[in-house]
Amino acid sequence: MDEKIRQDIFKRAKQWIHEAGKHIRDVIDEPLYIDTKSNPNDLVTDMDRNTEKYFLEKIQQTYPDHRVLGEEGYGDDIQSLEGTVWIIDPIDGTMNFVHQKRNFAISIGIFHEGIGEIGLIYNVMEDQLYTAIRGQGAFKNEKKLPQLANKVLGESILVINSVWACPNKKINHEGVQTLIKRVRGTRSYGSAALEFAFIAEGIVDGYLTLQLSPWDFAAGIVLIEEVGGIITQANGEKLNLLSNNTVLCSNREINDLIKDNIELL
Ligand code: 2AM
Ligand code: CA
Ligand code: CA
Ligand code: CA
Repeated sequence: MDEKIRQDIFKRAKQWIHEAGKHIRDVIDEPLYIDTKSNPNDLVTDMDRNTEKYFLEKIQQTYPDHRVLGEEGYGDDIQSLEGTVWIIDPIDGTMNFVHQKRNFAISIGIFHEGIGEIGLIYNVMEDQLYTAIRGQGAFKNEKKLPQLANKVLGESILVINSVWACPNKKINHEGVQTLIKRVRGTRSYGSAALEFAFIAEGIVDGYLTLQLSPWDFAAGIVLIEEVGGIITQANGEKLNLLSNNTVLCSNREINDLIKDNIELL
């Protein structure tokens, strides 16, 4: 991708994400229209939908040849990653948005011919924007994030939803329990995009989850790779941007250790 074009896209995406986030903060205490999707705990609000539409409108006006893959389905029917594709989660952590009015993010990953070029994750209520451009490092607001530390498993904090330690169809839950016993502690923030941003920032060290969609990890891929981290499926395979995936993310040492010693699948 041409560098001038990439910088132009980055600048605009940053401006739009700040604007969308400010709007959400401005109306955070107003009543919400809350709907459910696949089950009674799978929430969506008018804010999720309107925020996605806001980005779609801006992108279509400015870059009519770009395509959009968004969680709420207002974008394009994406079957390939040809050209430039914006992969957008307008509110990642909708349950947090509804219940807590914090701990949610806007996540945007921009891919060109299948390569992650730009990642932005905006912690809306904290006004903290994590950004990365491929080959140019990752930043929290304007501050450059260092490469991930060579932490060992026993001194690391693992992000995991406790549901994966219970018997389930997707994973060897006994392997997950082994992993949980070997780390220093566990956390779960409830926004996949923020979990990736926190790994990039170095405040947690690993994330294992069994079901994420492309909009949950598209920005995370760019951010994590720019701090030297590993982000793959739980079996070590490359993530597929066109389907749901299991995700394992950490520094290289922890990634190798988990893959060589713990049977997750
Ligand atoms: P969402 O809030 O955008 O729906 C919660 O643990 C994290 O998982 C959030 O990032 C949430 O995104 C995502 N999530 C919730 N339900 C999901 C589902 N059925 N499939 C994939 N990701 C989901
Ligand atoms: Ca959702
Ligand atoms: Ca999401
Ligand atoms: Ca969402």
